[in-house]
Amino acid sequence: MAISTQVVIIGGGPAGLLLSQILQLNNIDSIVLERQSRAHVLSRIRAGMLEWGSVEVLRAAQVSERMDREGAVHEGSGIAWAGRSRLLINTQKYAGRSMMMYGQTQLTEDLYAARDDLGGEIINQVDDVRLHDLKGERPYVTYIKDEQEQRIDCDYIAGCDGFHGVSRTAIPESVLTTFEKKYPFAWLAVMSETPPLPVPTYCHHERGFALVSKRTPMLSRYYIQVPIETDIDDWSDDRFWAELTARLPKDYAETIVTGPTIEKSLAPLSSFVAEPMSYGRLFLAGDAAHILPPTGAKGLNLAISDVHYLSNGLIDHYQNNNDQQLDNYSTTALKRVWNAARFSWWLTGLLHKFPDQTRFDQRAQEVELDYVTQSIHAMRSMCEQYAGMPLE
Ligand code: RFL
Repeated sequence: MAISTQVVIIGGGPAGLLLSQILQLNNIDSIVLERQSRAHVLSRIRAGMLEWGSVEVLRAAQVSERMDREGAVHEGSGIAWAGRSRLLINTQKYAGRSMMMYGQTQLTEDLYAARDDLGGEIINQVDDVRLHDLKGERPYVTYIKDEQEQRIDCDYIAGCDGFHGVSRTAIPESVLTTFEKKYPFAWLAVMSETPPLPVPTYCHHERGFALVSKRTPMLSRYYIQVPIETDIDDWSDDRFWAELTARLPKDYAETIVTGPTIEKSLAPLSSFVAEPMSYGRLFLAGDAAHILPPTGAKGLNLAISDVHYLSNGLIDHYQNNNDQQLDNYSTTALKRVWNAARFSWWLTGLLHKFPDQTRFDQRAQEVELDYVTQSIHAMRSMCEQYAGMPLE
């Protein structure tokens, strides 16, 4: 027997959970369908840098209590470059907005807890999710749960099921245009229960890029650029720490506290944007529509801004019978997505060592860095984009 709700949300990651939370606070019913178990979703370690616009969306969604208590507010991130003085992308000074360091894992825990508190409906471990009648007045979703096929009728479907989800593939190829750029390297990431270095810092080095970052006062996150064909099993903890410290400025290498890693993963770098982000009564949000290299820390922030625009549109539909924001959702969201895509492409190009890099390319990177250091206009532009463009 079919059940019904107002909005079916496919995917229980940050985008899907946040959307269901905001909708419920505005008396709109939704059901979240998630392929994985809750434990699996909560075990993922991913992003950690929140723009201030994201912080405000999370506060309005009543999921900010722990973030405001445990998150680390900082004024920006550093860039370290051999032979040059340290640069701070000071978003507070040049863009008037701080950044918040708070792990995606913790945020997802908070979102699940908030959904439980309000009695939100999340169905985990569903298989074979299919979307139907997207162009009709009454679309529906079918899925398998405990070997039984189920059906949910609804007004709208939100595709929040990440890059490998099914929602985007429900849009006919003739309608969808995709834009893709793959980089010839990946980031090898580790998490360790060690005190982090004070300022998150991007390090350009002739051996390759490195990033020092943090999650909590006793949880550090480190990344190094590695070739795309890297086998993670070749990287013992000792080898990782040796390579990381070789790429860090001397004062960092001397003060860093190393220890056993609690997670190690490999993330190939690529950019992908799908247009449009809506089709009939389906709306894509977050990684379902776009992924960006983590260099600019935009992935999670875009998932949050997409949800901000989409929830505004749905609220306006249900509360005011006005569809204008929903009709404009794809255009509005894509404007911000492309800004972030361009910025993370630029920052990736500035900071990494490319395999085919010539002396000319290297010099151009150095001049680019000197330009943002010396030009107040270039510095403001970088800080404005790193801080995240304001939400409309
Ligand atoms: P998610 O988090 O991928 O959640 C999608 C959810 O949908 C579920 N799903 C399905 N459910 C039902 N049916 C299906 N057919 C389904 N297919 C998939 C999945 O199980 C999952 O639970 O997407 P969302 O919500 O849009 O959130 C986006 C963010 O997760 C993502 O942008 C960031 O984590 C990207 N990212 C990073 N971003 C940053 O800003 N800074 C970082 O340092 C950073 N590190 C990362 C990252 C992404 C990584 N991944 C995906 C490889 C590190 C990694 C390893």
